[in-house]
Amino acid sequence: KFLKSKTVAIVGCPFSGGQPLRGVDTGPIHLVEAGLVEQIEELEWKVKFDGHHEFEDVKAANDPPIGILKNPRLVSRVCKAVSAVVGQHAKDGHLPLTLGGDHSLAMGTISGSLSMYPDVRVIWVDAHADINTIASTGSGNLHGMPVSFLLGINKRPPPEHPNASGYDEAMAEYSWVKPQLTSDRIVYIGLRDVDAGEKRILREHGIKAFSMHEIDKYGIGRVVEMALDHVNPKRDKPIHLSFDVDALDPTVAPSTGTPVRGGLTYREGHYICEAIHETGCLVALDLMEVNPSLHDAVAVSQTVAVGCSLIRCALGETLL
Ligand code: Z70
Ligand code: MN
Ligand code: MN
Ligand code: MN
Repeated sequence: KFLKSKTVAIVGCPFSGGQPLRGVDTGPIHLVEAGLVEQIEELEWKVKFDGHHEFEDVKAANDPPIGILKNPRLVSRVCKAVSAVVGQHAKDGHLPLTLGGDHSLAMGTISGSLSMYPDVRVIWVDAHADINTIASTGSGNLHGMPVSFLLGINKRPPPEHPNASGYDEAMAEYSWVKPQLTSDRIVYIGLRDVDAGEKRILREHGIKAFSMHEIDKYGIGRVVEMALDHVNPKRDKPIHLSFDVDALDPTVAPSTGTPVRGGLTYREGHYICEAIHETGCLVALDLMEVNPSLHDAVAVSQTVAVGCSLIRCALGETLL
């Protein structure tokens, strides 16, 4: 519906600055070494892959915290670069596939999609809501915050607030993120580890979210249908799917920074990707938070294989 040609442009992002654990920066390399490019070509897509981004020019030498935010300049500058790359691929009429790396990168990927498709709809599949604001974050890890910047909901905390310091400097650093996404154009699937402050934000802004509770209650088929009906009722708007591998149960995808019990089954994860493919509206895809350094070789190859498999399903692989 929206792409000029059936071409996937892989954006490899070996980046871990949005969270404290090393290793998530090797996720994209593992996915490609597992044969992802060839697997996508088998599905009759052309694949453009010019190697992983190194972000050499943006590796800020001195990046002290701004208020509570950790690695704030590095995360901002890497995401800005990713936004430009993803935006250019989208404008070329290609489907950008971003391999993370931590989920702070979605500030870049979704900004890039918005630059080509101002009315893009976001389907965010995750155990976490990643919607903390400067005022609400407890950790200061930016991978827990990208959605708040995309929505433009970072209000100034009152002066007595513990996170008040650095607000102006942080907002200046992130001023390149145009708050173009609206709260009715994002929907969550798979949530189960949401901070109290994030629950308040979701409620205040009326953001639709299908947690694991709704998946248990209605089944994944109806949940995906309801999610699509919410953001894309006529199935005529472009969709950006941002898939955090920790949405899957840790028994399915163990190699990730913050595994949370009670997640999506193997089939539920794949069903989401298949159903979004079937809309014909997918214009961009992220596969984030694969961290091969945290586990034994079996767990790593299992997680990497599931990641490749989710991507293939989103790009049209079928069971029959
Ligand atoms: C918590 C925070 C988190 C993973 C996002 C957790 C955030 N809400 N964890 N993705 N894996 O620090 O903001
Ligand atoms: Mn391109
Ligand atoms: Mn996430
Ligand atoms: Mn997560």
